[in-house]
Amino acid sequence: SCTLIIDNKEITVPEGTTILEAAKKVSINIPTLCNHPDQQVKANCRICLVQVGPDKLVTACSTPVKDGMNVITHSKLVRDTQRGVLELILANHPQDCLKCIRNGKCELQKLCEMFHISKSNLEDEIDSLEVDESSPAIIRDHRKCIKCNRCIEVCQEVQGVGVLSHAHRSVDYCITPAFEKKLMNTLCVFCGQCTSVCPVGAIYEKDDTEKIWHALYDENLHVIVQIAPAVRVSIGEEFGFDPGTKVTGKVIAALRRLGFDKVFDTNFTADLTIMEEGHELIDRIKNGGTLPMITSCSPGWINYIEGFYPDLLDHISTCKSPQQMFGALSKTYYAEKMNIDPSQIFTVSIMPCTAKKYEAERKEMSSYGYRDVDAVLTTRELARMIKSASIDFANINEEDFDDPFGITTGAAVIFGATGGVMEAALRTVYEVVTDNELESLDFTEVRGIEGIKEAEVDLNGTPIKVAVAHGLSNARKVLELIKQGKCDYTFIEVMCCPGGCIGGGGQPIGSTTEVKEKRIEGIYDIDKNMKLRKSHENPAIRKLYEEFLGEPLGKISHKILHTHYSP
Ligand code: HC1
Repeated sequence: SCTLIIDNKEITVPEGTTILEAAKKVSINIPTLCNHPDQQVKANCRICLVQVGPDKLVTACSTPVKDGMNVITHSKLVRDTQRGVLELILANHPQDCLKCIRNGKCELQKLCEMFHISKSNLEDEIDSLEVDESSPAIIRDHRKCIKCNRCIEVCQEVQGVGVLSHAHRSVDYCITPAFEKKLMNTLCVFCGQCTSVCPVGAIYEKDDTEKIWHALYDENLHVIVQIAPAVRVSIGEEFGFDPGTKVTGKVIAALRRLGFDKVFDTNFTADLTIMEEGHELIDRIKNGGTLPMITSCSPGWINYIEGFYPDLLDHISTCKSPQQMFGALSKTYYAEKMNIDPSQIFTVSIMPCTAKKYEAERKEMSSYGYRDVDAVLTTRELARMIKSASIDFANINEEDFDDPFGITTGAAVIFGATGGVMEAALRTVYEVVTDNELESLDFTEVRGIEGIKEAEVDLNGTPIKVAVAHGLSNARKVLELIKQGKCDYTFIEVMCCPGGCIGGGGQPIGSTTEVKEKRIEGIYDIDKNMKLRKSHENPAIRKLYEEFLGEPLGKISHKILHTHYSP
């Protein structure tokens, strides 16, 4: 261990601890911009410069402590230097905070406030790079980039996609896709993890809120909305609640206040997905279909396998995602039931995910000529709409979902956490195949934050091995096993984002591992307290089959609930 002094406080910490970490232990916060709790140390921004001894300056995030070190985090030298570095960053950053999507949540803005910098005194050197608006999911505003490299790390290391990287040197140094291509012309999967770690407004979700206001004010439209499983345990963070707090009833009430005609639950079609996907698995096992079968509900994951492993697309379940199944039902079953022309129904999704915006626009995603889903808002965008309508979210009384897509099960809500789709499927597949009731519904082996998880289940004397992967670099490992013929799994769940949808790229800013774990806890807590916990026991799903679909994998299901992705 090492004993050192930080601002006159003596502290003993293990060898290898950085000055930044040691300072935190004695409640001294050193300002940083590129440092992120879930990422490697970078020392790129140079804001965290502190004084060691009489006049030496070092970066606190990358300098390990030494025995007898004397660190000063507050002195004229430190403050002037940190201020100077900040002014240099600001000199190359558009100062249009009021128009910026990250206004109020920008780490650079917070530092400027801390240092009382309202405008850079240096010459404005902002280049006139074009904003990349080519994708339906993610916008890149290069001018705002502070070159912290967080987006590169998440894109390359966590997701293994590697679309974002470095180019040029010196004053021309920038972060960009290779050959400065637009995102839409790269293999970007639109997971939005880059938008989640960006400290400023340089890369962000495409804002579709205006589209929604338009639809809500259009008297000729019947505007309905679905809420994804993961949103209910995260959106509260935007209004002062702790991560993981269940605010489902408040979101429903807020959506009604915004003017949506009906408020439904994506969990309903998560239950439906289990019915269809569970039967598809049973069918593939019985009839020699392609195995392992892999889940298809995470659109960033679909983009990834299409881009990087197109030869393995047959392994993907043909089920559309719950978001798209909901959309398909909204323009068919629901339209018929309500006697509304499908062309007058405008279907909105609230998703934790930026890739869902892209999924909704895919050419495959329509039913009888109508788009399944007309617009997708991320959790962050919905929070902005609620704020801009002056809705007192914290104090609003809870309300319930509307019928016929309001009754759901615990199996559906756990879709929002890594391992949840697998667990939900096993609850149903086991009971359908064996005709026995499960003694315990909790498949704990597939829960938790570990990158790849495995379990084995005995289906009437046939043991099957299953796996769960989240984060695309973990998914890649599983795909490599399949490619090399070394995979003995029958069924695999893949979720694009680390942690599953609760860690989606459209979730409130600040999705650290600690926050994600709290959201996951919230999800399993909802499941535990639900009366119904198995999809095949959902009475509203049974009614849907009786009234409209017939049976799982039936003719109508094939027409509107299933699809095919081709290379
Ligand atoms: Fe998800 Fe899904 S769980 S993909 O993570 O299968 O986004 O929440 O809505 O569609 O249900 C996202 C979440 C979501 C779908 C479901």
